[in-house]
Amino acid sequence: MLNDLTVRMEAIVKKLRGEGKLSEENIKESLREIRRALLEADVNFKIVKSFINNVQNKAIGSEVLKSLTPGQQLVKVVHNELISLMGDKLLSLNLPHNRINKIMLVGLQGSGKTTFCAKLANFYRKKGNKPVLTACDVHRPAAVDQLKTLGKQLDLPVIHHPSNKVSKIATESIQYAEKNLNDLIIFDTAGRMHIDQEMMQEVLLLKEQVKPDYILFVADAMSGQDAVNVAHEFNIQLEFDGVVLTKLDGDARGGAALSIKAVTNKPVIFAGIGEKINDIEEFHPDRMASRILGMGDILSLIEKAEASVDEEQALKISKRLKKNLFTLNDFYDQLQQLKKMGPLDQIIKMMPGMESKMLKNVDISGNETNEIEAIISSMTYNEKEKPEIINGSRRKRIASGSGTSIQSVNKVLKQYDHMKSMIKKMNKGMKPGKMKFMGK
Ligand SMILES: Nc1nc2c(ncn2[C@@H]2O[C@H](COP(=O)(O)OP(=O)(O)OP(=O)(O)O)[C@@H](O)[C@H]2O)c(=O)[nH]1
Ligand SMILES: [Mg+2]
Repeated sequence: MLNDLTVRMEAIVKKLRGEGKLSEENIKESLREIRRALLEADVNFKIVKSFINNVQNKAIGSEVLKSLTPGQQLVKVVHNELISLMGDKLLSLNLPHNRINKIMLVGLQGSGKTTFCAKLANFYRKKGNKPVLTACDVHRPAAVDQLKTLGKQLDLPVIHHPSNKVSKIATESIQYAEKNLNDLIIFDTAGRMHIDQEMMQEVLLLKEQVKPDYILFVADAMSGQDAVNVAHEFNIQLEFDGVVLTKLDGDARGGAALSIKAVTNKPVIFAGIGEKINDIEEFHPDRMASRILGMGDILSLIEKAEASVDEEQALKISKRLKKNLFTLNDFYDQLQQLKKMGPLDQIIKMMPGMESKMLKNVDISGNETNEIEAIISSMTYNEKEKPEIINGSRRKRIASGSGTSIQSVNKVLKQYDHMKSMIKKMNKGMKPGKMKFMGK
């Protein structure tokens, strides 16, 4: 997905994240590179200009958080700007079951409307809606058959009519939905190579007739700025509610994904990511921004860490750690903290000077934390404070008390030992302030 842009941005981000100090010069250099990357991704030049301006103003004005390096901080600003460029947050359609919701799909020929009708029907059926597909593309002879085939595949009704009159088909589909208690009608419409008045007239009439709850403009992400221009034109004439970006799985450069919201002021709601029925995703601007910057969930980890870490507590625990006072009680508290923040190895990767391979033997994940918690809870206060007193018979008692096995108890003690030795290593190489991510 948006491979070239991602590769470029990843390289910029990688360089930036390592920067302990940012000078005006290296900020400028990074912004120049980002600008180039966006332009090459076919993002509208006006949008690129205001994007770079915003980043520059925010990067210079913002206070550097203690928990981030200046490089990370700039990445965060870029990330936030990308999110707001693509629409801040996910917008979901509201399709209550107690009425007939109508969604109309419009767009140019080959953009993926018909395919997306099926994807959308399947998507909402999984959420409990009862959809009907309506074949209002009466121009291309095979269009009705295409939708019929998709309907058959999904075992969903497809409404069509030999008269090939759009208004007639629309009326029939509403009657069908009323009779069969369907709560969702999806209207497929005809596309053209270019915007032409006949097509526009047809969709305008359909809009007038059925009064859709949502009109979604389907845009082929591969066609970059062209898609954005067409979207603009459709929006002026038809006033759609949101955008579906299809073919994001291909080698789309990003121009459409990054510009369409800014140009039309309508959010991208869905992404098509393949030819199959299940190749549909809700479009999350934040995840997309993270993908583009090639940082997966690292940024949300930074945010989670910022939100969940209490400075004072962090200082307290980092003092304890500094003195190598790391008991099983602390281990337990750390687990609670980590559960809030996510996988340990990713957190470690964010900590300067740490590598995830150091964690090889402290692989604590998901379900395992529950067992560890049970085991530690079965220990006495003394055992937790002085783990070295946990001998064979105590291990046996803890195992039966926690409903686990002696092996599991041994494993937890081993993990604790590893974490303790890791902390010792960290204490040698880090300043206490940096312990924040491990803090409580
Ligand atoms: N790779 C990929 N291909 C897609 C996606 N969506 C649709 N396609 C393909 O794009 C082609 C056109 O899709 P259609 O759904 O027929 O497009 P349309 O907008 O209905 O086209 P017209 O009815 O001619 O206006 C088909 O070959 C689809 O399989 C997608 O998200 N990814
Ligand atoms: Mg079609």
